[in-house]
Amino acid sequence: MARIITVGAAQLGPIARSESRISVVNRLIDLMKQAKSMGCQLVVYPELALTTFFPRWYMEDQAEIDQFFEMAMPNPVVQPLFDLSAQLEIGFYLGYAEKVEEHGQIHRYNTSILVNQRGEIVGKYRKIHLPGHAEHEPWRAFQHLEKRYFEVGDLGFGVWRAFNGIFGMCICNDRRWPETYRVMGLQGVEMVLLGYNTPQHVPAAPEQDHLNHFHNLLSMQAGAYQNGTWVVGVAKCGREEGCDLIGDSCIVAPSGELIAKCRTVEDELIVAQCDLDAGASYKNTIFNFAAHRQPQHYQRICEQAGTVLL
Ligand code: CDT
Repeated sequence: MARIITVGAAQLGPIARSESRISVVNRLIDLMKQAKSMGCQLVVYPELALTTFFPRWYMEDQAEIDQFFEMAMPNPVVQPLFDLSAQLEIGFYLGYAEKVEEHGQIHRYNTSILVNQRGEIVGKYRKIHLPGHAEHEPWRAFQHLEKRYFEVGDLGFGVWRAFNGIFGMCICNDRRWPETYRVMGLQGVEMVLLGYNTPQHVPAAPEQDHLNHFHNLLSMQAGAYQNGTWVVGVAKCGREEGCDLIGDSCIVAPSGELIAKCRTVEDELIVAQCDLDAGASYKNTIFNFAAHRQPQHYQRICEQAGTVLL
């Protein structure tokens, strides 16, 4: 029997710094209800979906920074989303800033969770590729301080058996790195879920600004095709606190083809019926890893981060 999952990509328009968590959760709830009316079993929300994209500001006061973090998940403000998930039997992917105490130490991560159709967390991912910088760089039109506010994730690129398939997660900048998809591809991933906040303007390389939408799609379409997997990429977008974030949330098939794409930079739901067996054709032929990969020639990828010139 075909393994079809109906997936909704629930793009968010901007979240103002002054917007309350309750208001944001209500927007997520509206999108989940729309998803239900369109037959979805799974809805995918963006990265850091509960607040404005706070790494655009330099802050030193840890108490001020911590206002953007969740100390527990679920917590009372987000609980209604989990309750609705269980009631409507819709799972979800949600990105948020996680503050956690582990082994007596406080950690802060840029995190996503996978929630099943009973409203239970079944998977957690902590962002590994943290872009930007750690110190204030006042020459920028806006900051990108993920390296200041988050630690590198410590959970690797896992996959989970859920929704009658094999699901993986990553977050925003991770989508630009082929290693992200391949590590999941080597675990048989069938659908990669990811959220993003991508500024239209790249302060360090403004010559790339006009290619931003292209690079977004290029990365996800290549990752999908080269690993025979679906990719669902979901933006928070629009003009947020004076900073334009790209939209183009989309659902990409294992062929690399775009199946659905948002048209606005506002709250918008797109839906696709995805056959989880559609990747098999690629996994069994051109990207049959067992038959064709030559890992003995890939050692540098694990041993070296930066380029080493001859
Ligand atoms: N959120 C996030 O990871 N955004 C980055 C912006 C990179 S520019 C510093 C992205 O790759 O889209």
